[in-house]
Amino acid sequence: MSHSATPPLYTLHFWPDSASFIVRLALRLTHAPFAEVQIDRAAGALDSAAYRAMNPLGKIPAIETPDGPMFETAAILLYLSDRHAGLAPAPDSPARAAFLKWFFFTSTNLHAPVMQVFYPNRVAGPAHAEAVVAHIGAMLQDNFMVLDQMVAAEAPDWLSARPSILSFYVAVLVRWLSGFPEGHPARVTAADLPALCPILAALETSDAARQVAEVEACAPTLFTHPY
Ligand SMILES: N[C@@H](CCC(=O)N[C@@H](CS)C(=O)NCC(=O)O)C(=O)O
Repeated sequence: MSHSATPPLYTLHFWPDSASFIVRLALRLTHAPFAEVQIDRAAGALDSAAYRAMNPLGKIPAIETPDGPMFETAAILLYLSDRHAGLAPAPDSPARAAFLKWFFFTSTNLHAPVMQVFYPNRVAGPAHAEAVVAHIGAMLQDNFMVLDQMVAAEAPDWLSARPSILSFYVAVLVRWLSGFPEGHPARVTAADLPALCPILAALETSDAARQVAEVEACAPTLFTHPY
């Protein structure tokens, strides 16, 4: 699927409601022509030589760029923001330092543990899955509060109602954790995050979020009441 008559600058290999969702949102902020290819997981595409050449771990997402294939969501987001103005503070901006530390906070202290609560068996085996979810879930809830308190105190432009790679990154992680039932140790919803809640509500009304909600056939309340 291509989004422009001009040749695509990027080709995203995606799977619905996975980490490619975050890249899909960022791609729409670039206004660059791009194509999207749904990964044929049933046919084992993640293990194919062609896919592993793009993402050696066989994870989602992968993206083809003019500079070669890329994997790792955070790397892709930063790459896009370096090439297209307005997605994050520019390298010479005084806001870049603060942005970078919270961007990497999100990648390592939110995104990585989110994957661990979704795949707890991989962390310590099936016998310890419940303990992994309990411990990592508690840590995730604490880390989201740390982020929320920073937003309350500093009101940064790069994590605000104005779409950016970081605001969408955080929003999608909250989306996923909202899908856990009430009382689940890793559940985090917009309503739990007083400073981020109005930001997430505004973000889901952005053009980029509306477009992705449509192509992914999701409820428009992508981040506040996702499932
Ligand atoms: N650190 C990687 C994580 C990628 C990742 O775990 N993606 C998930 C989807 S959200 C995946 O590929 N799951 C399939 C699997 O692990 O088998 C990134 O940020 O891109």
